[in-house]
Amino acid sequence: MKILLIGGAGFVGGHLKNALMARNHEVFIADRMENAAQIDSYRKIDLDNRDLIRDILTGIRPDCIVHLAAQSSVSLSWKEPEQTLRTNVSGSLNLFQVAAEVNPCRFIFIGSGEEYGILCTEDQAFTEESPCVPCNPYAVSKLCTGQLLALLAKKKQIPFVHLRPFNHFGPQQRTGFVIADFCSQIARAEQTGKSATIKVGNLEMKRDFLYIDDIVSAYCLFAEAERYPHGIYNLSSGKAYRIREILDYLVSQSRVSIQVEIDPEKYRPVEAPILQSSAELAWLDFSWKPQYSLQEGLQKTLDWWRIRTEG
Ligand code: A2R
Ligand code: GDD
Repeated sequence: MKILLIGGAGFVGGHLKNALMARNHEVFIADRMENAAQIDSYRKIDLDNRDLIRDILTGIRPDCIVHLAAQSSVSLSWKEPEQTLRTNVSGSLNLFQVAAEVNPCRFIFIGSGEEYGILCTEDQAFTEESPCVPCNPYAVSKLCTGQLLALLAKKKQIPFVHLRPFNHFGPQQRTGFVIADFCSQIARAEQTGKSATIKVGNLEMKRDFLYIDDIVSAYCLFAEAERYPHGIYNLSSGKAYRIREILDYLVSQSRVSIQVEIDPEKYRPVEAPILQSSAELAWLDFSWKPQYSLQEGLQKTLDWWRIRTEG
């Protein structure tokens, strides 16, 4: 199958490209990175530019589009709400409308577990039926886009699915996301061989984490599916951990002694205290469930940062 990953040069896209190619698909990446023209399967795209989107879609004519491109940081969305909405809402609308006009293939929209927002409790995990009360500009942008594209897809009879991944992490994720922030600082401290202080944000929040290989295995199944029995699927482990527990585990693995300093600059104006979800629907319809424990994923990610920092 010919699969086009929009925003495919990002963290998830790199892993997804490798996994899809290993399953014998022909994979194309469209992203806004500068050196796109030098690599065969890469195309430079900008979601603001409908002509460019049209050229790429008519040139490739994919069987399936996985739309990963986004301003993906919750933290940045507080500082740049306008740019977040422009990329995530208007940019996605540009992409979808051009696709519907010139290449109406299957369309997978990557939303976020953040769309559910503040109503989760310890004993009531989210399901796809839960009401959404998003509590940051990024979450608003993903909810709005998912709803908008689902309506347009219905009108045009385009096979469409809206996925809601909860937090995910692994090698190659850039700093600015919690586990990359923790691992990169620990690896740097180990490199100096001396005890060090690392800066962290709010440790009281609870989040439901998946290792990158589990997210990618789900996206492969959705890319290969002929139909989607439901319009929305949550992708999650089913269990939230306090960020403090994750930090404690990583610090316990450190080869040098680590002190922790809370940095108020890393706090956000509002946060959902807990985000936790069942992924039962993805299991029932697609036989997907995560394979990696949180500890395995953390160990692999810390080891990757160690090698990267040595290099
Ligand atoms: O922001 P950049 O220059 O790193 O490029 C990102 C790209 N992107 C765009 N591509 C084309 N036109 C745009 N206007 C545009 N704005 C952003 O999308 C980046 O290469 C990619 C997104 O990758 P990451 O930020 O690494 O996100 P990640 O973790 O791979 O997440 C994939 C999806 C996103 O929709 C998240 O919101 C969701 O999963 O959690
Ligand atoms: N980034 C960061 N850095 N977050 C920290 C830190 C730190 O040093 N210390 C504590 N945190 C807390 C944040 O306050 C938040 O509660 C949690 O760790 C996770 O933050 P991020 O890793 O930045 O991710 P996010 O939850 O805001 O968003 C991610 O997950 C969403 C799905 O739930 C992103 O990957 C989104 O794109 C994705 O949709």
